[in-house]
Amino acid sequence: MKSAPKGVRLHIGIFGRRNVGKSSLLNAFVNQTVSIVADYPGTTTDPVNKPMELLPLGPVLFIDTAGVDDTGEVGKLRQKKTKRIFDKTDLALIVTDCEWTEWEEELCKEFKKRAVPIIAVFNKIDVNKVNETVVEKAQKCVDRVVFASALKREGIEELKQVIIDVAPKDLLEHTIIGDLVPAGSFAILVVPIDKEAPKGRLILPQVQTIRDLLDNDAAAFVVKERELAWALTLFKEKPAIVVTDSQAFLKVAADVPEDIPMTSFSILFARFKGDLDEFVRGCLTIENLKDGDKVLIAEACTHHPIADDIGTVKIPRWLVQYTGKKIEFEFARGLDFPENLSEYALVIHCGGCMYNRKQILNRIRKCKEAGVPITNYGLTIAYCLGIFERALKPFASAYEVYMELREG
Ligand SMILES: Nc1nc2c(ncn2[C@@H]2O[C@H](COP(=O)(O)OP(=O)(O)OP(=O)(O)O)[C@@H](O)[C@H]2O)c(=O)[nH]1
Ligand code: SF4
Ligand SMILES: [Mg+2]
Repeated sequence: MKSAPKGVRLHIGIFGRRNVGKSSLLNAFVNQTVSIVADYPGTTTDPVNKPMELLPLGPVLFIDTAGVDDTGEVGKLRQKKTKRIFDKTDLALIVTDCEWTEWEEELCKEFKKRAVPIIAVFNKIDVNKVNETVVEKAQKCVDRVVFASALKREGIEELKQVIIDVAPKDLLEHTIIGDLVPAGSFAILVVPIDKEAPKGRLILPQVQTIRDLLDNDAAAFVVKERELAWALTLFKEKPAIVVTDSQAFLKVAADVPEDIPMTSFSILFARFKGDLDEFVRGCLTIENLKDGDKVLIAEACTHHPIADDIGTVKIPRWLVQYTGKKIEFEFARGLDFPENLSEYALVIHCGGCMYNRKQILNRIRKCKEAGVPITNYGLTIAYCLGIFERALKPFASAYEVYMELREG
């Protein structure tokens, strides 16, 4: 069976000081040598990913990281790589060789900030005696404590059960479109096949939306924008919703009768991957943009298979046309999200199809902490093109947020 995309896997990060047995624990868990083990500290230098099916949870991704207690220049580099994993972690394992030090406490703080459940794993119990006071100290900071010996493969089954118990369930139960299309009905998906579409395939958000419809016992009818008007005449029943690529928003809005709900893939994914209510609040601040304001356009990966110029050309153009202001645009791509967020009047984020939900939520949190509104591509496009209200209407809670803000 083809594996699930990384973005929908529960990300389980393995953290701790060097040499405590993080890599050994991963190997014992998956019963394979996926990460190199050695008896000197600093063996793991780059994060090591291992996807697996963890039933009944479903697809998970283990990430073994470099120890965080490293000093010196190389150590700092390793720490930086490990810290990047914090933002994508849905569940944290903090491994220790029977001590509970300032390093473990610091790690706990990072995960608490991100609302991530923590399991402390006291490893090497075959050689180390665990002190009760130390365990009590750990218990104060974490959700659960497990005792293990990666070497002797002890405590691994218990760890598995504890992971299943504390894993955040909302992530795995999250639906893309299932709640908007009742079982037995159908959605029409509009997928432009222009020069920007990748050759020979559909892109991830489209494929995932189709799969989600099937998972929810509904159907998908997929057309290019030119065939949409014809498609709407084919069925006795109306589609539950029409979903379009943002590129064809205006044409689709014109072709779809007002009584049929309509939105974009990008807005569906703003809800699936992020926080649609927050993105709506952010989007409405477009009204406040002034001459000289800086807007950050952030893309989650360095390649953009959908349309290279959506972020760099089209969104800036639409935004300037809509506001009539002289806006300064800056661009961030990939894992580097700027530290100086408070300099921006608004952050506009891509759909984040390559990211997991936690990563996008952490970016939203960072913006909130810096007091900067954040929104996403799909909402911005709909707003600038004057079809925001219509495209948002299918999403009851976000629509309510919009109505309240508009009236207030
Ligand atoms: N006795 C005993 N030794 C263990 C156990 N788990 C790991 N070790 C040993 O501890 C040493 C370090 O193990 P690693 O798995 O490389 O530790 P790590 O935390 O990944 O280390 P870094 O990658 O350097 O951060 C190796 O010599 C392992 O064989 C265990 O449960 N018991
Ligand atoms: S992660 Fe963002 S930039 Fe990368 S392909 Fe998906 S939407 Fe585009
Ligand atoms: Mg290691």
